[in-house]
Amino acid sequence: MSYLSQMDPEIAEIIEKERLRQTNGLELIASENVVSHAVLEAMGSIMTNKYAEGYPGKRYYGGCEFHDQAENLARDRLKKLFGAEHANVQPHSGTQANMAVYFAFMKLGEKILSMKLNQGGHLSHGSPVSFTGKFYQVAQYGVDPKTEMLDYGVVEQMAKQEKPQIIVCGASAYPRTIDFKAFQEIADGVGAYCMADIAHIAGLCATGIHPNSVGVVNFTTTTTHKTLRGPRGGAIMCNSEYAQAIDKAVFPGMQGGPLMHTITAKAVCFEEALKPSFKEYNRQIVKNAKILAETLMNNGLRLVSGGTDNHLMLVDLTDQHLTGLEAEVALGKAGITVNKNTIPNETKSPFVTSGLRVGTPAVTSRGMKEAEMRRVGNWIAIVIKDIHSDATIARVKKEVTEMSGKFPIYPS
Ligand code: DSN
Repeated sequence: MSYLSQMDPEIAEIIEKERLRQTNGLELIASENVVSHAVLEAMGSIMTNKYAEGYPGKRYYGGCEFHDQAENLARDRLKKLFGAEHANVQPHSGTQANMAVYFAFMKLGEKILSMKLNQGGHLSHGSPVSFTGKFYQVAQYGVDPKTEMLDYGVVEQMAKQEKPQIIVCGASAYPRTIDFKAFQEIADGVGAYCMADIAHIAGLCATGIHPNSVGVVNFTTTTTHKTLRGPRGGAIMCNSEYAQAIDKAVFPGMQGGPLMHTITAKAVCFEEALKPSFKEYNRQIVKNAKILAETLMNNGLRLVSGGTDNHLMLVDLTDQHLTGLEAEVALGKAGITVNKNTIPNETKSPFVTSGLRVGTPAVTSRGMKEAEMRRVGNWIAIVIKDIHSDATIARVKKEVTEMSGKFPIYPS
């Protein structure tokens, strides 16, 4: 930090304040995590200084020999991690990974069948405000109104009616197991491709804690910074038969120079994820989520679908006569960071919402286990039930800060 604080004290101070926020609070946003020192070091390295348009061995710039080595390692490690025949590690984000698949295998105006955004899907799966809703026709499935889980019979029926070019599965706010095989079978039945966006559950898929989509569906896209615990970025995996089309869609189809410092850090993340301790870590994420869910329900809070199979849960605040926005703000004051989230059959806008999304990857990275999750669940319930009391919020914040201090983000 010393160069930065001398050169730009204003930014150095902002970073220090953010470090303290992350250190003293509890990060329960389901899509966030805490990267290792090694990933941070690779991200902040001189690998950022280079242009490397193209792919290893076929670049449009000289001097790429070491960048080739880093990208080859990233690709090989990702393939090994998921058992993939082909990997592209250049997408800047999950949305870019999805975009590359659409660009490679759909003509403009063709149809996507995907999950509704307000029932767990993602903007890049066909929302009218994203390029997907503007470039393509979109048909969307939701969850069953009673179970609040996917109903594969309904998806199949819609696939037969809508005749999509690509069926998208995978979600940003779905707490249950996804049957990728069922989705591919539905796609095969109507002559469609199947794309699984496993951004949220990638770590669980890589370690077998959730069924893996790679080798099951035609294309798997992911981000690298959620349960995978790597740098912010995206990746695509597929069988060799699709490799050329995917690579061409990413570059030159959609992106220019790859972010080589990020690709280098992805390689580090994938190496970390190949270690046995990463499986243990992902197992603990799910154990922590189950205990947190149980604690919230024991405190009288309703969870969408009645629980969780993965790293996240959705709290329905309707019975509490609160909005997601109100709960997010109050919990934020108590040092607990969550995000307001739509729930199935949402009646409020995405800026207000009736729900909260809560996830355990980041707190698990800090070493928190079941006992801490019980405390966190009780604190969330206390704040929600006494949301207008500044004294309650201050008391919870004190306890949150005390416990957070025992689990430093970067102990050394
Ligand atoms: N913004 C991510 C999430 O929070 O799930 C998805 O892109």
